[in-house]
Amino acid sequence: MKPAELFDKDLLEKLSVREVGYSELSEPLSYDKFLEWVDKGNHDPLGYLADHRKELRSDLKNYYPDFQSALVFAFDYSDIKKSLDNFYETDASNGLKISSYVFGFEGQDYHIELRERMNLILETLKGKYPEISSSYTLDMHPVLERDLAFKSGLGWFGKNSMLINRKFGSFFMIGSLLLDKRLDLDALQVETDHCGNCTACVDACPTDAIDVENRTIISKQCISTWTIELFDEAPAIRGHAESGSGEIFGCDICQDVCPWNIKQLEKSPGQPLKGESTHLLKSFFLERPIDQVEQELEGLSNKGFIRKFKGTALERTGRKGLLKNIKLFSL
Ligand code: B12
Ligand code: SF4
Ligand code: SF4
Repeated sequence: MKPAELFDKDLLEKLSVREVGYSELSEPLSYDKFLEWVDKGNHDPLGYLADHRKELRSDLKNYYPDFQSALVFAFDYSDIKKSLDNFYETDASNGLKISSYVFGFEGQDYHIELRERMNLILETLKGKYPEISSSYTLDMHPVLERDLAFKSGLGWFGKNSMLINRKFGSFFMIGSLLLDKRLDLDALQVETDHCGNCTACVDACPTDAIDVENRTIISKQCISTWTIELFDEAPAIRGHAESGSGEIFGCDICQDVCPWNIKQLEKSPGQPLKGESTHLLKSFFLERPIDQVEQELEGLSNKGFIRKFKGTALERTGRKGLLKNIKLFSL
């Protein structure tokens, strides 16, 4: 049986799970590449990748000692990405851009929303395996998640370091259930490289943040690092900001140009942007003159900002972080 066949098709669709992978290997296949990356300082300024959590990533058992297997889920948001791109092309857009994953799950922070979806999946699994225990990993845990998804058969490492699936590209998030039992499943085949001679992502990255030889990112040059994680100004990306491309939270550029995504988005019918938080984020940041956005942010207190955007991905960056981004990136 394939991993996805464990679950009802309609349930997976409702939860936007596009594919399910499975692996029994607790050690990552590319830990050496991760170490090399940290040794070169390419994690900098993201200290959490180089402290005691660096070693934790060497084996899933360091994080979940009872590990026997993992079910790995690809939560697809490409339909929403398509609708967002359509919006950016209209006159209603003020030119600022927020990464599509922010809107992908009804505007809710995916750390919260996908956790809930994985709980629902776990309930179903417990219906079949009442004795099973589990932990989960979703972004902030000390796990090389792309590696886990790679060895579970969900895709290959693109030159932009994204995990890419041949059927649905790279606009998906990875969430995994780590289990204390092995399941009787036919694992998917580990995917081979399908980048070929393409270098579209490397050519498009405005800040030369892609180390193409190693298929990794130089974090301090990546727009995503500076606009999501940090409050300081971003010397490395000032030039890009002056070009007016408008990313104020995260960056999708190296995925937008990827032929595997273009193919997927051409097929996608799009999906209406859904959820109260989505509409709040869109109307606050993307649909009115930029000076009004700045003024309103300046007028809010930090607490007021948190109250307003609670439960969205932007809560993490906060009022000051966003003001810094808008000042730097506004057209
Ligand atoms: C730190 C981090 C960042 C940092 C650093 C990015 C980076 N590429 O490392 C910053 C803030 C820049 C970032 C940005 C983004 N991130 Co991020 N991030 C992470 C996090 C927390 C850790 C990543 C990590 O360990 N990096 C270390 C480097 C060395 O790993 P790596 O880049 O994957 O490199 C691997 C390949 O090079 C591979 N490799 C290369 N060649 C070969 C050859 C073979 C044969 C093999 C086996 C392996 C291999 O080995 C390396 C180690 O595994 C993960 C969640 C997690 N816990 O894993 C999310 C995660 C990677 N991010 C994610 C997302 C969505 C993004 C953004 C798209 C968000 C946005 N729109 O702005 C951007 C994309 C930027 C980019 N092109 O990578 C998703 C990726 C989903 C996917 N389909 O791949 C993850 C998995 C979160 C999740 N749970 O879904 N992120
Ligand atoms: S996310 Fe943006 S800045 Fe970072 S590597 Fe991709 S294109 Fe470059
Ligand atoms: S743009 Fe080209 S090189 Fe980059 S990840 Fe996609 S297929 Fe690979």
